[in-house]
Amino acid sequence: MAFYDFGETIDNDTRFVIFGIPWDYFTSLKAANSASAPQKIREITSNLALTTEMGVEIPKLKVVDIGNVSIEPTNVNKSLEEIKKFLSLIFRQKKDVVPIMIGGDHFCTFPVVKALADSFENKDEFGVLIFDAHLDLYKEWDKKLYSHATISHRLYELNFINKYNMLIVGTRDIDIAELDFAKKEDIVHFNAYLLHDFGIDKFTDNIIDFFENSRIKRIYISIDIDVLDPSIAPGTGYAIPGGFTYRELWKILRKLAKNFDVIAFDLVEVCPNLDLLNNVTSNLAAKLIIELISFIHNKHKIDDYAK
Ligand SMILES: [Mn+2]
Repeated sequence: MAFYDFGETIDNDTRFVIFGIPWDYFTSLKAANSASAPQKIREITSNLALTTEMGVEIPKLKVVDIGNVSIEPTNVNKSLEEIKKFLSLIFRQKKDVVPIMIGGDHFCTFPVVKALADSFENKDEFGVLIFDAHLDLYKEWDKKLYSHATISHRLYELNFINKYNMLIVGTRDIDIAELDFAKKEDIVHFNAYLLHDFGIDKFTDNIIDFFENSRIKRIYISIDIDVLDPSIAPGTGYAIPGGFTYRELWKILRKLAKNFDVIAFDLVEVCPNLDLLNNVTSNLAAKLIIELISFIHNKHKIDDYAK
């Protein structure tokens, strides 16, 4: 079934295109099964009401759900090629859509950002914002370059990504090798506790300032569900205390969508097999996705309530 029963083909007035990457080959935790998350998160939406928190009627949003990329989990090159083809097919059908990827482990973000960047020429105003409990900056994991623990490092190596346009937010489980690399390269990350030290408004403004100081106007947002506190999002591989609440992330996203063009986003690392029986984590994921869609949709209308 589709996300919120949205249509399944791109047409002339489509603005948002949801798709899944059911791939968790690069997780470092064998118990985690984020490959089943795209389908689970879709299923959840059939039990949710049809307005967003701010009263936007969900069926009126111009969203389609075109299904999953065909993945052969152990055939890495083939799967990467499929993801690339999938994205180019989306943009061939309609150029000005916002692709939304449901993972999968965090590595899925890498081929999506690459393919997205292939779709436009001028990358000067483009930035990547990653919400994550982790830096994911290991150079290698288990002697391999591709892993959900190396994803930020791989992004950073792309020729259009640098310390001025990549920001990692919500971190609180950082290894020494990652911290050394971040320091050496001046990669900016905002630890989760700073939200409480600064207060949410200043914290959010610091995110906005980071990108504005680099003249970034268009951003890709990657949300690793573990940026949220495990008490509200237990269904993920690494349950690290001290994460954001749903409302904190909601408020940050609302303000970001007002200040930047969010040209694509993803939500990764939900593991339905580790979730509670009431599917609280998948529920949260579905909510976040539709709320962020409505913020982007209402970009020019949220001045009144999003300070
Ligand atoms: Mn991650």
